[in-house]
Amino acid sequence: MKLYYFSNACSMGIHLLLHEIGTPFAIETVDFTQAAQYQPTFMAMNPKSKVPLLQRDDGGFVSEFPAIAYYIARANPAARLLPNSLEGEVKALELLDYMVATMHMRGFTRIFRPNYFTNHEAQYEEVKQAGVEIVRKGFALLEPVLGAQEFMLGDFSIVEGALFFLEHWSRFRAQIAMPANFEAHLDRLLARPAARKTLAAEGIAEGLA
Ligand SMILES: N[C@@H](CCC(=O)N[C@@H](CS)C(=O)NCC(=O)O)C(=O)O
Repeated sequence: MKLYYFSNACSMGIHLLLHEIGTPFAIETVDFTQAAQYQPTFMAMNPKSKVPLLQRDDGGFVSEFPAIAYYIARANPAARLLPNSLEGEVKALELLDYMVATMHMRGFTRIFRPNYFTNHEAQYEEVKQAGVEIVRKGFALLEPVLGAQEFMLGDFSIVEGALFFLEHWSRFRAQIAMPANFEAHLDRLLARPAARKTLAAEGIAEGLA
């Protein structure tokens, strides 16, 4: 498998999951600073111009974070990245969709790319603040779901892939305080070898110390 990623983008959550399954994979950076996501070479693989993008061993591509995470889990059942029940799988997908479609796309995208939401630079701060509120509301809604558990569904699962980038961004990029159980959850993730390998490979110092 091959992961197309950009350092510190949401693709770091898929990168983490690939390290968790422990089988060899390749990575290739899509250099956003050179707008590589809009170049014909990348758009031939993903016309949506987004990372993460996973190339499977059969050459096919999977895009969209929840679909990639689900594919990785189902293709590697020994890694136990999904609960072994319909109820558990549905819960995982429900959480992933909220984290990606709402907390990332509606929240953090406003904070990091306010220009996607307004043409007026004077409104950037207002847009960013709206993003911060969406992220805060997200963590507040999820706080009782995590509760005192070690991981979101009890055992480590694909949901941790999305939480990895959301929590890392909150603490290190956006300085948004999270509920105490999510701060502790990020500390647990950062202690995992897979997280350390991901951060090192992407050249991210924050959280590696
Ligand atoms: N819905 C997509 C969103 C992916 C996404 O927005 N990725 C960002 C990086 S965090 C991206 O590739 N942005 C490129 C751009 O906006 O030009 C998913 O779930 O994978």
